[in-house]
Amino acid sequence: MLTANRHIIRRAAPTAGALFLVFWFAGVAAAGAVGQPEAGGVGLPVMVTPVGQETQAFYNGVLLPIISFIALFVFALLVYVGWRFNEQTNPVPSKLTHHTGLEITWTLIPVLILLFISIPSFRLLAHQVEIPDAKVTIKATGNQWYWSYRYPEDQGGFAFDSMMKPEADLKPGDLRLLAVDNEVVVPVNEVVKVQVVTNDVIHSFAVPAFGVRIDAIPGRLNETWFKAETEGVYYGSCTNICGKDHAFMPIAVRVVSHEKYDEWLAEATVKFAKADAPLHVAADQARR
Ligand SMILES: [Cu+2]
Repeated sequence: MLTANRHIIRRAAPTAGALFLVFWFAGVAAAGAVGQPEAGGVGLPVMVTPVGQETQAFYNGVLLPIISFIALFVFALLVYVGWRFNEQTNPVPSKLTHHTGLEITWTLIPVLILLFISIPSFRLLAHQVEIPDAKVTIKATGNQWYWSYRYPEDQGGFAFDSMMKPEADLKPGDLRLLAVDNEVVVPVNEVVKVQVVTNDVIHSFAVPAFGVRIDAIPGRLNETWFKAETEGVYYGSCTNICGKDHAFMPIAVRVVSHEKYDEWLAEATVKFAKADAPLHVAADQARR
């Protein structure tokens, strides 16, 4: 039995190690479709904001190497112990129970690793939390089960609901489960502040390519920000299980040039004029 186990360990070790390396490289080299999930994709998506890029650098440059090294080290230790100290090769076990030097080492090394991680980690956290002066402030409201958005008075002061397109309405190029009827449109290379609230239960506003994820909590106003540096459409979704249609309340943010943004603002101001606003948005506006 023991011999059989040893055999399995010997055969499994290189396979698992190779798999690990494949995932590690895949994580570092993740690329492909920008702003949307990719079949077979591993690791973080392509990031288009400074905070997103810093998150990715932190993950690929600090966390992933440390995680990989620890996992491989522990795995190698397990294999070594199985090979060196099994019943046949080591019939008389050692009676050693304490080793002060070893205990100090295995306490101190993890503490030092955590201290080392904390420096870039807190720096990233500060960049996420400290919101620079914003050109546009958008209010995103989570509803069961869609998002609604309001633009500030200086940007037209309109509001609209953003619903997932049902499969029957999809046009060529529309992504199933991600395309929405009304996208959020923002200018490229500008700081956009997002205030995130909810009308009912807890939702979460998450756009992976921006490195943004923040919860929408009843009775609380949460804020986040992004500065998208590349034009395109970036998809996200609600990431808190919020009920039956949790999986069907996507977020679509279209990042466009300043000219196109101004054109869209002019159109949207007319299209989403207050009188035509959806019922609950109109009620919300009446309350203000
Ligand atoms: Cu939700």
